[in-house]
Amino acid sequence: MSISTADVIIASPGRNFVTLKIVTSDGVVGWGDATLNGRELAAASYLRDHVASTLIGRDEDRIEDTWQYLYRGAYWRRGPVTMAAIAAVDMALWDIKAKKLGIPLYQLLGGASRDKLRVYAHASGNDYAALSQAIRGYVDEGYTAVRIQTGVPGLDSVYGVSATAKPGEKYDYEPAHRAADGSAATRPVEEDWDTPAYLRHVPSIFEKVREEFGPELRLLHDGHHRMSPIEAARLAKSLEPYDLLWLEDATPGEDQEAFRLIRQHSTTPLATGEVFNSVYDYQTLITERLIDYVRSAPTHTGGITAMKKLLDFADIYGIRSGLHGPTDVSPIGMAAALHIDLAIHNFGIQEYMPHSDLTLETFRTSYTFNRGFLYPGDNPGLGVELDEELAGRHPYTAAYLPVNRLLDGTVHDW
Ligand code: EZ4
Ligand code: CO
Repeated sequence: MSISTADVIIASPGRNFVTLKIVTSDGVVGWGDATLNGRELAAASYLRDHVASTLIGRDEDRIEDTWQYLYRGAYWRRGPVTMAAIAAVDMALWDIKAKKLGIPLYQLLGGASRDKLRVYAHASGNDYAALSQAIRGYVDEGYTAVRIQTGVPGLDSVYGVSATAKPGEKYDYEPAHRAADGSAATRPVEEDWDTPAYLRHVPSIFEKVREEFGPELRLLHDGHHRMSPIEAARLAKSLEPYDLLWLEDATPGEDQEAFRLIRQHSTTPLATGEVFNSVYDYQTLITERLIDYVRSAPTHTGGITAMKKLLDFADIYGIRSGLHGPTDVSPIGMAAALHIDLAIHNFGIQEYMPHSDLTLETFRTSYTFNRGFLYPGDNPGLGVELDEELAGRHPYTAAYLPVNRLLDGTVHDW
């Protein structure tokens, strides 16, 4: 048998998603996710204009060979656009293989290593009262782990902090911004930032959270790449009394050596990798044990084939998974993460931001959530099917992540 068609579907049911549909000569359909938040059309073009025609007639069972063909054969290696495109093909082929065998994907990856997947939720608030209410909502829903993001006095809006969401409400906490009238954005909005104010404020918030919620709730925090190495070391050290599960993306992602400095100063566990796209982005971090959790999503890291190898590599060094699970990864990409999570030995925790109702009507998932844990489900393949007709009714609308500036106007990392 062979691949007959490979089509790219760009749609915006709630937010933008890029989906690859591969159909085999005997009619088996495989789905892949290539969504790159704010750069969706680049990944779609890579697939449509440079990859799709090379797939036609290829043996769909040759997943590793196809991965190597697209990676080594392109000459230009790595990069988020290339790796998101490869990821979509790879997911679709694993989906097809598992569907042909009539088994859920995790069975092909070695079978289940656990019964359920612990997830963490996103709680945020501009002030402690709002944050506390958000955390309480998640605790009442059965969550055992919560990411804490707080507003900072003196700053109007902080990325990752919802001004409006109520606990338990389905909401894109970190939406890519459209224009105010709902039409396509022509450029990102800009937010302000002040690292000293942030460093002064965050530990006091964690102190209050521990006081109110006790020692058992797992707490996480995301620094969104905004600190210098020494600032990150200081924050990691000042958060030690509050026993974080991890401090995420403390420094800009491309500087692996920065983590040596943070590590010298603190025992707060560290996580990074959501903007990485290759195992080579982790080489120093893993071999020198500079991090504790791998944060990539299969969608941005070359798919299931590459993610499984990356996590096996991390396992040798005692490093665990904490895969990226934002709403800007489609339910197909999320399902890929869950099947890997269930199968690997070194699972840590899974990020979970529930997709909007419209997204979930369009992508019909079989994974389920119950009291703080996700279950990939036992449908054959990845277990997600796209309703193409419904997707077609929600066309792509340009939307961007914000740009971050210091109070004096300097463009800043995030
Ligand atoms: O900002 O997915 O840990 N999760 C995150 C996410 C990212 C978005 C970027 O596209 O930081 O919310
Ligand atoms: Co993050």
